[in-house]
Amino acid sequence: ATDFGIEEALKQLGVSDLNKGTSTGSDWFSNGDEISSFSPVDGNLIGKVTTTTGSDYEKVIEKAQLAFKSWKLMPAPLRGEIVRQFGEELRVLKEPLGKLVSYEMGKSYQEGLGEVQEMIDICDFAVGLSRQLHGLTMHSERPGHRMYEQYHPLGIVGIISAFNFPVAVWAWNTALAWICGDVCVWKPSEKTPLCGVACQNIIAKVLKDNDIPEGVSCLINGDYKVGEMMTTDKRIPLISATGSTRMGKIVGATVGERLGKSLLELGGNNAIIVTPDADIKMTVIGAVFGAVGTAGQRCTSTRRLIIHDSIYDKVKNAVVDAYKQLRIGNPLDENNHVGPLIDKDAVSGYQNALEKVVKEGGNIVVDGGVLSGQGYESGCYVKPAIAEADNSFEIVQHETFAPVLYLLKYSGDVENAIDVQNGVAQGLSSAIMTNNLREAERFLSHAGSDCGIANVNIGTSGAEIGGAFGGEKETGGGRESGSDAWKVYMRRQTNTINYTTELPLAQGIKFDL
Ligand code: UN1
Repeated sequence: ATDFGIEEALKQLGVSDLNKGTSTGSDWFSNGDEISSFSPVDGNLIGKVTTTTGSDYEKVIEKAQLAFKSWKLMPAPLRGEIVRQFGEELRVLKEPLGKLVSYEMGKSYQEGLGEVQEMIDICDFAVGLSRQLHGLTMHSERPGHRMYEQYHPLGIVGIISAFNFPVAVWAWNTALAWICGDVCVWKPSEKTPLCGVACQNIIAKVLKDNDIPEGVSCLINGDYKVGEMMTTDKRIPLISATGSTRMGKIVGATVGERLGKSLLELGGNNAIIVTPDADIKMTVIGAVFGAVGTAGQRCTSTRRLIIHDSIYDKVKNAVVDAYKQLRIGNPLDENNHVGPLIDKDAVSGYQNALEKVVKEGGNIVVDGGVLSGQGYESGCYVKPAIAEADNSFEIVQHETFAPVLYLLKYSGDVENAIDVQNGVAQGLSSAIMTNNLREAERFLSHAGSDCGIANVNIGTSGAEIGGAFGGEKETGGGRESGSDAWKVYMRRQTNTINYTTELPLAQGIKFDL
C-alpha cells in the first residue's frame, strides 16, 4: 500500500485538471471533441481529453516524419540508452502510474503495479537488444562473394491499444520500435485516455532531457475514426493493433489493402486442461486467478476449464469453494481480489453471456449478478460466475470480456481434451495441469495445443516479457515483446558483395558480351 491517494498520483503524473489530447512530445494541441474519462471504480470524472482532428493528425505525422530523420541515424545502443532512462523514470513513477491504471481501468492495484513492471521489464529487454539487432551471414555460391543480411528501421509505427492493458501494451511496442530506430504514434483506448497522457508525459520528459525530437513519441486520441487515419495512411508502414477480433479484421483488411504490415493481438478463448494427474491445489490457484484476474478482461483470461470426468466433481467443488473466498470491491483496496468491469456496456455483455449459456442448456454453478449499494455506485461491479457448459455452445465459442468461466467435461485420453481446447476460432493461450509426462509432452507437441502460448502447470494468463507474446487463428498471428519479435519493427535487407574482378552470375547462367 502507498501513503498517497489518487489525487496525488494524478499530480505526480501531470494529469490532474487535464484538458489535453494530441501531442508530439510535450507540445500539446488538439481541436476535436472532448472525451470524459470516468473511473469504473467510483463513477467519478477523472479528467477530460480532447480528440485529434484531421489537421491535428497531419501535424503529428509531419513531426513524426521529421523526428525519424535524425532518430534512425542515432546508433541503436544510444537509442537503447534513451529507453534505459525511460525505464528508470518508470521505476520512479511505478506507484502513481500503477494507481492510475487501477483507478482508470479498474484492475487491482497489485495488477496495476504488475503492468508497470511489465513496462520496466520490456525496457530492460530492449536495452540489451539494442546491441543485438543482428542478421545472418551466408555463404555465396559465387567465388569471391560475400552475403549477409541486415535490419534497418521501418519508419512510423502506429499503435492502437486496448483499455485492459492501458500502458504495458504501448510499452511492449514502443520499447522495441524505438531501439529499432522507428518513431511511434499511439492511439490509446478512448476508455483509458489519461493513462495515455501520463505515459506520454513520462517519455516526453526523457526525450526533452536528451534533446531528442519530441516526434519520436506521439499521442493521438479518439475512437476508431482516429485509428482509421492511421490504418489508411501509407506513411505508416506498420500498424500494431490490440483488441477484439472484430476490430482486428477491419484493421488487417484496411492495412492489407495498401500492402502495409500489421501486427495483430486479438481475442483469446483460453482453456486449462485438467487431467487425472493434476495437482488440484495448483489448478485452483491458476484457474481462479486466470478467470477473475483483471475481472476476466485479459486477452489471456481463462475462459474454459476442460476437466477429466474422473475428477470432475472434485475440481468443480474446489473451484466453487475458492470463488466463495473472493472479495469484490474497490481495486485500490488491497483486500479485494476483483475490481469492476470497464463500463456498463461490459456489464451488459456479461449479463448477456450468462443468459445465453442458460438458454443453450448450461447450468450455473456459481451465480453471477451486478452488485449494488455502498461501494458499488459505479454500477460496474459484477460477481465472477461459473457455468457448466458444452464447447459447442455459441456463447462458449465467443470471447466474453468478463469473469465468466465455463466448465467442460472430457473422458478418455488427453487427445480428447486437446480436441476441445483447439475446437474454437481463437488461438492465444492454453495450459495443461498434469504431473504426467506423456500428457504434458503430447499437449506441447505438434499434435497438441494450436495456441501461441502453451503452458504446463501454470494458468493461461500472466506471460512474462522474454517470450514472444501472441496467438494463432483469429488471435491474429502477431508476436510482440520477447524473443525475436523486434524483427517486425524493421525491414530486412539482403546484401551480396563481389570482391573479385569477375562478374559471375548466380545459378551458373552464362551471359558473355
Ligand atoms: C492482454 O490481455 O492484452 O499474459 C495482454 C498476460 C499479460 C498480458 C496480457 N502479461 O496476461
